Amino acid sequence: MKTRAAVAVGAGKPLEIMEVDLEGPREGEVLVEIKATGICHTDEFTLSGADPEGIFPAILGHEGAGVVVDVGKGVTSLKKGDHVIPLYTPECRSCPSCLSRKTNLCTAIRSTQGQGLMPDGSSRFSIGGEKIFHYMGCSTFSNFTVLPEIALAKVNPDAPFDKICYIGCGVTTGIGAVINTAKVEIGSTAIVFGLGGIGLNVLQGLRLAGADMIIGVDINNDRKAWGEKFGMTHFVNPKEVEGDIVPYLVNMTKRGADQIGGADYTFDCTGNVKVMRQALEASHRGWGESIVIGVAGAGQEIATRPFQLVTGRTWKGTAFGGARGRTDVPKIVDWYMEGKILIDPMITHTLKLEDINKGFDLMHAGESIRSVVVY
Ligand code: NAD
Ligand code: 022
Ligand code: ZN
Repeated sequence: MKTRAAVAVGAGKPLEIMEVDLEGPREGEVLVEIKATGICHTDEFTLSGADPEGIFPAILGHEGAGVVVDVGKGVTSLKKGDHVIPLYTPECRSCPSCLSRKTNLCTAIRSTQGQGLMPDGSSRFSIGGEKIFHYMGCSTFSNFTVLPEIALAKVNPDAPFDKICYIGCGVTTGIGAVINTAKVEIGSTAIVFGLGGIGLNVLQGLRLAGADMIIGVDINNDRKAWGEKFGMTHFVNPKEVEGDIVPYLVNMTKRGADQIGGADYTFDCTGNVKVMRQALEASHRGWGESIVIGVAGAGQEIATRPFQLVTGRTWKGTAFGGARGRTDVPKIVDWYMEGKILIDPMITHTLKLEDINKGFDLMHAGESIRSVVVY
């Protein structure tokens, strides 16, 4: 069949809207009509050419929602008409990682996914016989796309596509980092560095978890009002603090008779390795945990004095909020439908596919929290 898609033709070039050939689903695969997709940082990272693993030409996009149109042989968990969210972290429930119960990083299709291919080693996309690569196993910048059954979460059909697509990455990453990775307890203190599309979701995760003091840190003062909407209790702009931000934050979080400061949990949502160090060092002596969510540029390294760890701080990382997609994503959609979490205010821009490059410009300029393309 033919489908309309925004094609990444080369590094640093704008996406081009084209008619693309799409082959139907093979065994264990599902054809999905994408109804809406968010634009996220990794799409930009890959398109810019900064991603050393980026492959072109490709169809980017990994934050979508849509409807099952057709299923291949052997597909049992999905049928035509089901509403689904694509998963860049699949959940096969049978690989050693899934069975370990210790990680969400399913390995069933990992190597082919990284090469921009379906699990059988081929691509379903082409133009005039020339192969177009898949991206993060999703390629949601195409109106129709093919995914493995294990990379689709079946969700409530009443949920609006133009909002729940954000659960495909940003919402689940932020809320999941709090609930699955940090396992924040009621009454905790927390600091969130970077109040963008991820940090705001960490804030609402902390509110859901019952954290007491929720400090937001951002160099952009416009983000104060945003943070307050999602549960932030205090705001700090590092540019307006004299000297080092770490002692300032430690002082703010002093509690108890011994007056040792530092937050129980801190989160990096910037991708800046200097900020990652600040986040670790602003966590509490003896038990503080710092969660790295931000993805740093290729070749970047983090540093701290080992003493920071010896004195009981823990550095952790999280991918897709530690969520097991087929199990957890439908629950997050239900939380949205029940009003437990907010999504609508974070979707600051809605665009047509023809205007997708505008969405990248808005993200670049820091003008958007999330732009969503509606097909
Ligand atoms: P964003 O650009 O919307 O937000 C980043 C925020 O950080 C901005 O508000 C910016 O002003 C602020 N900031 C920049 N430098 C700062 C500094 N020195 N101190 C404090 N704040 C600073 O980005 P986003 O969409 O929220 O994504 C954040 C990061 O999370 C990115 O690196 C993204 O790739 C990553 N991410 C990771 C996962 C995962 O699974 N681990 C998933 C999605 C996104
Ligand atoms: C999503 N991300 C950033 C913004 N939006 C993002 C990027 C990378 C990862 C997670 C989220 C990530 C963390 C760890 C891994 N990835 C490796 C997983 C593994 O090896 O099992 C990651 C993922 C997918 C891809 C590349 C890296 C890919 O499909 N190309 C989950
Ligand atoms: Zn993303």
